[in-house]
Amino acid sequence: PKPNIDPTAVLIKAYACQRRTPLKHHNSFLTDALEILSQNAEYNDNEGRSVAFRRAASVLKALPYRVKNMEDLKSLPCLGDHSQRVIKEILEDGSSREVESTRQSDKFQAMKALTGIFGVGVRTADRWFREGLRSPDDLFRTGQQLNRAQQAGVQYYDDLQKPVTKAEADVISDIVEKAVRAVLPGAEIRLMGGFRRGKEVGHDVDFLITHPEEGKEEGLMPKITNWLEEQGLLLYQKTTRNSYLEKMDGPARAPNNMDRFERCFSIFKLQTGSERASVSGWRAVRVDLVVSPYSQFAFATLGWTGSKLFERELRRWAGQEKHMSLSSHALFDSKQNLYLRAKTEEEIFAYLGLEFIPPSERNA
Ligand code: TTP
Ligand code: MN
Ligand code: MN
Ligand code: MN
Repeated sequence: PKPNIDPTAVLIKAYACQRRTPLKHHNSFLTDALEILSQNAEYNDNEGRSVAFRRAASVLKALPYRVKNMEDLKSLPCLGDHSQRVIKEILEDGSSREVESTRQSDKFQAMKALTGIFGVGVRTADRWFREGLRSPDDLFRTGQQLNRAQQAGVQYYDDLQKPVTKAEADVISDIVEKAVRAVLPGAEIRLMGGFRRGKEVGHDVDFLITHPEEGKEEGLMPKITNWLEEQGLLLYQKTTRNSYLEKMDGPARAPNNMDRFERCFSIFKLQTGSERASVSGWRAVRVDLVVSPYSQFAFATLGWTGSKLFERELRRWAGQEKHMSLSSHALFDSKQNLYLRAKTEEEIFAYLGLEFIPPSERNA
């Protein structure tokens, strides 16, 4: 039998980057509800509210026990009045009316379906919603103008809705490794994002690529995509060149999730099915490829591991508590007016005065 945990004796720190957040936790019945409200706030362009709900959910993910009553929450940070009301209702009635009506609402469902299309953000989805559109079928029916990414998003919608399994991610890893080795021997490739955090499924597969000899990685992406293209492995790709300049992008720039690495948002054509049964087919899978110079690799690794909330909290911690500015490229110390160099994630946590949190515990 599990030893009883005294909830009042559990100390939970205020920033997600100060806590360990495992993938599997004890409070999904509460965090799923709070994340619906967070998502809905995002759909309504209310970022502050969205982050508040996400932070509340994240605190509950870090708890080593299942919340049974409001007393259990007494000493926890980040739980605003609204989140507490929702939690109380779920504990007492089994569900929250606000959450359930949000979940059922026309707007929520349409925004979920429309932003679920690759290449469609909240702004575009909202415009379409106001024009009366509700689903990918409606776009097709009404002949909406779509850019190249959105066309691919609609074309491969069903496949891209299906979660990518770890087994599929491993197959794609092998392909990417083969491609990179063919065009740049000695390059290093790392699986990033949710799969690095130990997830069993994801919405895409993320890779970070570098080369120990700085400079060798320049212009690498077009070579990789050409190789993949020749093998017939790409259904869609859009490559963006590296645009990072330390002097301009460093401390002066507002903390932002978007980085400036050479990158490729792509859709792979992944062979599936067994050859023996000769029902060999294929499915579309979203793949993100990012190329980092070796000197930025540790920062890029930290930035592309996630979770998104964990990243956001790291940057907030750096700015508010340490007067430092963290990005996926660098860490700038405003007090000393200098860049702090790092070869490993461990060194970055140490600069930030944080205990090292391994990727599997960054599921904030
Ligand atoms: P995602 O692939 O969006 O998310 P994920 O891998 O955590 O989850 P999923 O299983 O749904 O794919 O992003 C991966 C990480 O990359 C995330 O921590 C944020 C980071 N990232 C950047 O740093 N810059 C970017 O421009 C984007 C799109 C993501
Ligand atoms: Mn546990
Ligand atoms: Mn991902
Ligand atoms: Mn991604």
